[in-house]
Amino acid sequence: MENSNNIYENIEDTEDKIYYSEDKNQNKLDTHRTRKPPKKSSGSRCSRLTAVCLVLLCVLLLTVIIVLWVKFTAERDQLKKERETLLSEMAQGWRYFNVSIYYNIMDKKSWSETRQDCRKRGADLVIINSREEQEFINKTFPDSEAWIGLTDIDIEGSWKWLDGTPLSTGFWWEGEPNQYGGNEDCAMTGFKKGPKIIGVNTWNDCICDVPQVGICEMILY
Ligand code: MAN
Ligand code: CA
Repeated sequence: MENSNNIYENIEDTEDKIYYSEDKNQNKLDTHRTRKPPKKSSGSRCSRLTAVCLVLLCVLLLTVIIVLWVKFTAERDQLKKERETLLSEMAQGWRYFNVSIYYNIMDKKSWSETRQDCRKRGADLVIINSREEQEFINKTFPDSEAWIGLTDIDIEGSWKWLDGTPLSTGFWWEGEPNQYGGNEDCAMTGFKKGPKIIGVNTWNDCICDVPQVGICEMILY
């Protein structure tokens, strides 16, 4: 009995030793860890930095998306407005070519009065910059002679558009401008000697006070 007690005591003793040795090892391990902490700390600092960067990136992306959306919405609304204006003006008789719309003022008035009527509509007498534009004018408004935004009222023979640019390419009817009677300082288009317009050259110089219809142009951009 005593023997068996001894055995149990021995076993308990051995177990204690094992636990003690494990504790020592654990202590060693802990000491080891406290002596070399930077590994864990630098890792967590790195992941914190990554998180901050991600948040900043998200904020930046969100800002870009919001700015683009606001810009897009403003542009879309502007286009919608322009489209509505254009459609309503087309319905009122304006015609579209390139980046302008054109309107035929049907009241017969002097060159200056017709110009005033164009300006009241937010436009001005037409300035013709190309052969294509002249062809468009001839085709779209074929029925009558009409004032255009061209005059040599300041210096005889020196034709200028209303925006101040000197005339480079003109579409004068053969023999025009002829300063007939010595006082023809305003230009018209749609001049013809037969029933129909033939070819592109349909300008004539005319007395500015002669009552005439006119063609207005509103440049859209
Ligand atoms: C004729 C031509 C033109 C002139 C007009 C004036 O048609 O001589 O050049 O401008 O008359 O009415
Ligand atoms: Ca003439």
